[in-house]
Amino acid sequence: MSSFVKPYGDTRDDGKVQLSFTLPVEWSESADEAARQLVAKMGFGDVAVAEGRRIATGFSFFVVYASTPVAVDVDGIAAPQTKTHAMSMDEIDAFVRENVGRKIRVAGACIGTDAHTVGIDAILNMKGYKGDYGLERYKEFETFNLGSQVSVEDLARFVRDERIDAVLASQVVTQKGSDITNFTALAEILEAEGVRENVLLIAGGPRVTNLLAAELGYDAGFGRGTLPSDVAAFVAQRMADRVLA
Ligand code: B12
Repeated sequence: MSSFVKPYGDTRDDGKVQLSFTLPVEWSESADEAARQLVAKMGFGDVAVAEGRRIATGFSFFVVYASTPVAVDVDGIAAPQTKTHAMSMDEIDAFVRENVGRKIRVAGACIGTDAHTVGIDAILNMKGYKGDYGLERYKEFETFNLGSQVSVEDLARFVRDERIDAVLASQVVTQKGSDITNFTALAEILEAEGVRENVLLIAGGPRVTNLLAAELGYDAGFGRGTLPSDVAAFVAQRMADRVLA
């Protein structure tokens, strides 16, 4: 069976996708037709405007169904995962006691101007996320949650002064590439402060992938749906590797 796949809606390989977008025009029949032609220009076939309506003065929103002619070879794609084998909180604590021999110091923050703290809180706060306790609950982690809108300079200073082992940087807003700018600035300032090689540097947020994090020089990246124990297991295992090295 071919490893090339296409999206499908009705019958296999029909290429059906749904697109949604806003155009800066007042809604009219012509606006619907403009949306249809725009999607056709993108290379899609069988274009149908399923919804087009005014959302504000001078702006219209569209939902368009269309077929793509292209496919992707899934066998030729590899994106390394950060998730190691699943461990419970008690197993991770026992692993740290045995293999690291001291508490692991973790600092987390929403960096730059980002104020979306729910994600980093889900990982760090005692109560955790989806029934999975946060790092504050672990006996073998000492956790510092610096909160929102933390400048990369302040975070780097904290990491240096408090002898942090693992830095958890969160970026939820990705507008105009602000996430990439801030993640890059953090990695650079930790390097400049001479502490980069002493810490595990971890990026997280709904648009973060492990692949992206590696490209930015991070040790790992965690995206949507991450559980605190995914992060705890990764940090514990990497810290144990460092003790052995
Ligand atoms: C709640 C919310 C807010 C709240 C935030 C409150 C708070 N204290 O966090 C408020 C109202 C303040 C807000 C403001 C804004 N918001 Co808002 N907000 C949201 C919303 C609805 C939910 C986000 C959320 O809480 N998700 C739940 C958590 C659990 O998921 P998560 O963040 O993905 O976290 C998980 C993983 O990603 C991962 N993770 C996250 N961080 C980290 C870090 C590490 C180290 C690790 C390991 C893992 C990890 O683990 C978590 C658990 O699995 C989203 C839309 C949506 N439905 O997602 C928009 C959204 C994120 N906001 C958006 C925007 C644009 C804004 C504003 C700019 C709006 C404005 N014009 O003012 C402001 C920005 C304020 C600022 N300075 O940052 C956009 C972002 C678009 C983009 N991609 O850039 C979104 C996507 C809405 C949209 N569709 O437009 N927002």
